[in-house]
Amino acid sequence: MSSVDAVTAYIGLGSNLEDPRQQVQTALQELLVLSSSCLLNCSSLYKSRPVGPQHQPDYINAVATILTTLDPYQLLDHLQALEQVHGRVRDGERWGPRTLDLDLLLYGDSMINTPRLQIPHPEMVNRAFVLLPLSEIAPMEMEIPGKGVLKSLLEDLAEGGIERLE
Ligand code: ROI
Repeated sequence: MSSVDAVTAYIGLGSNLEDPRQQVQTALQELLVLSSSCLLNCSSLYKSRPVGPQHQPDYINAVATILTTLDPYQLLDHLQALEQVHGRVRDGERWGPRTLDLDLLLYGDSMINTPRLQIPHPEMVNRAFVLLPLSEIAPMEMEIPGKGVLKSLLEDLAEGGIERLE
């Protein structure tokens, strides 16, 4: 029998529709029971101004760490299925509002660049709503493959528009 080594993966959660705080909290409960995985940690919740089109509500964001034996595409399938459970409508509006977004940010130290999946998530290093919650639960010295060290990426980030919730 073959065995697969467990990999640490980071998942970004975001919502700005239909009680966003509850959407994110429920999604964290669902990650607790994700198959072949174990939820290791999750950040505080953050309230953030929308990046992209401004004519939409503020977002609630968080980042979670899991240990998983799913391969990255299986993991993506599960995350997309959870988005569907939360009534996510992909209506083609780029950067529009959403009930739940689950972004696979990092998968071990893998770099993946296929049409369906890019890891590290290409935009993550530009987004305070990803890097701030990530910095709560990941080592500051963590290398984001191909992008740099978390600590210096955070230093380069424009401030503002984000608030940690109690
Ligand atoms: N803006 C914020 N603040 N948080 C998000 O999760 C988020 N997600 C997105 C876009 C539309 C880019 N903007 C966001 O997908």
